[in-house]
Amino acid sequence: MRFTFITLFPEFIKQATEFSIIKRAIDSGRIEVAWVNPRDFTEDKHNTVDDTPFGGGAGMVLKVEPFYLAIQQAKKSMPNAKVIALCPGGTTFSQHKANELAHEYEEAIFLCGHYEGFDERIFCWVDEIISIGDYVLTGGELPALVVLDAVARLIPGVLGKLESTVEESFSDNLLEYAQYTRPVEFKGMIVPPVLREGNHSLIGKWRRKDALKKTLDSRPDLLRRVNLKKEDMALFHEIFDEAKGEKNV
Ligand code: 4GS
Repeated sequence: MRFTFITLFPEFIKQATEFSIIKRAIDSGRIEVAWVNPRDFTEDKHNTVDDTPFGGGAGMVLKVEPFYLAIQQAKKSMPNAKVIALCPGGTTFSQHKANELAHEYEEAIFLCGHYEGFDERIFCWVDEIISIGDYVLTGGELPALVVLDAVARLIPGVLGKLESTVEESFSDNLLEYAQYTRPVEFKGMIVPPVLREGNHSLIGKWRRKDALKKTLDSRPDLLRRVNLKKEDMALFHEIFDEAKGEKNV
């Protein structure tokens, strides 16, 4: 899959994609990352990309023309690209959206803002607005990189066999169960014996129960979307009984 970032800070994207799995995905040709700088599409001597807002108020607004021209430039080599703007006002990003982008598109253009935001007219050339969460950042580069990262790892061959086994987490709407590796004891804390005893049916039960417990603790909102199995009721009973036990100590 090919990704082009419209950004005033291409170095940010370049450096962030030079590590680990994303770097390997680029080197193997499974993904392609490019950038276009709207500043290269300005004509004035200071290469101005922002200006004060009509109507007054604090902050600066990104000028429509340099961003429009940068999108057109990116589209020359990616005519079918989906144009995605990263803004707090967009639809919240999710694993579901990552799957959709990875499986239904071959090309994506990420529009990264800065300062107060874009001139509204740029959205005529935007197909979709994505937010990575309800907080305000200084620029759209990190959100675009978050989307790239989540999408790239779903592309076949990007994760190795070992890495891909860790997939589960959001796909079944449960949080991941706890994992351990050597040593068995660290500062008095031991790895649960059941995980060391090799009974795979008991290990499976322990992991399912831990995933249910973690989801109940941290993300109870997810439970409505879990496909509960009939064995889960017994596990919930155990979880509640253990919680009661802990309170009485
Ligand atoms: C987000 C976000 C964001 C908003 C960019 C203020 C600079 C900034 N973008 N998800 N202007 N959250 N963007 O905070 O996507």
